[in-house]
Amino acid sequence: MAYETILWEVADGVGVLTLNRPDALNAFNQQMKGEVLDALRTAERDRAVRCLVITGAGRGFTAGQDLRERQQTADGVSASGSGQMPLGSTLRESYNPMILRIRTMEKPVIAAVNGVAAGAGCSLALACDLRIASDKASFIQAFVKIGLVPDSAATYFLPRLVGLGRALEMALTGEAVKAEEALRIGLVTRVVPHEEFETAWRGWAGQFAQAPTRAIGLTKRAMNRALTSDLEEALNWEAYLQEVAGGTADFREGVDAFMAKRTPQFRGE
Ligand code: T3D
Repeated sequence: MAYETILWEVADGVGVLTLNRPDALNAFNQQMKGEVLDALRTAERDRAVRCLVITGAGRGFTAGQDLRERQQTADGVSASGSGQMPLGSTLRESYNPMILRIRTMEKPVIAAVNGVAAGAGCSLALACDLRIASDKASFIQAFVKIGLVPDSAATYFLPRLVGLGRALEMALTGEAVKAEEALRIGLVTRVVPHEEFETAWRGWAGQFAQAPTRAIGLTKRAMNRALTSDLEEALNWEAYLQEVAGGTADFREGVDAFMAKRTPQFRGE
């Protein structure tokens, strides 16, 4: 698939998906949703990708749903007299599959948040495994400002990351949380001066591209499950997944390298 609204590159084990509609702060129009979904599927299947980074072109990460396109849909709806905007179905057909694919992809996914992340764009960053932010980044649960509820799993991840009180404050006010505050409350784990930002996320992603990918994938699976399980189930699940990890070539390499006092060469197998 030839992309027009995103950039997709793979080099040295890292796949980089750049949202690329900078004039609209990389807001998601219909075409971009389709292209992002396609690139996520590629990232998941391509064994050359051992770490995925999602970032934005220009000064924004993404401003969420393209409201210009939504306004046009609304105009069409009122002209047809049906009065009902199909928001539930756009979520089910595009945003929800994006979030699920990021969560279930058995490789690390980093949100490299270069600028403002608003609405579903903020949710997208929350669904990634790791978040690194430029000091120019900000996070906005913008939904309330246009009379909507948080979506794309913001209600799931936000309280888990920052606690119910902060999550509700963000959702009910729609106020921006700047990068340093995001770091303080655990919304991101790294903040980097903007001039050093790309070097920083590329360096971080490069580390993950050399990591034992299978073990990372299984770790994601364990944590996803543990979010909704009790202690006994989590322990059983860990034991099962550890058995799987114990059968990988990377585990053998890790132990051999440790015994030989050398750096392991993980191949992601
Ligand atoms: O509809 C469904 O399918 C349901 C799903 C909903 C999911 C959602 O994401 S709902 C939430 C949608 N997003 C928003 O409500 C955020 C809207 N944007 C903003 O509030 C502000 O743009 C920001 C706070 C993000 C940034 O403000 P600022 O002052 O830095 O930039 P700006 O001047 O507002 O925006 C720059 C340009 O980007 C501007 O275009 P122009 O005037 O230069 O031609 C602006 O219109 C455009 N832009 C920004 N956000 C969007 C957008 N265009 C379309 N859609 C946007 N979301």
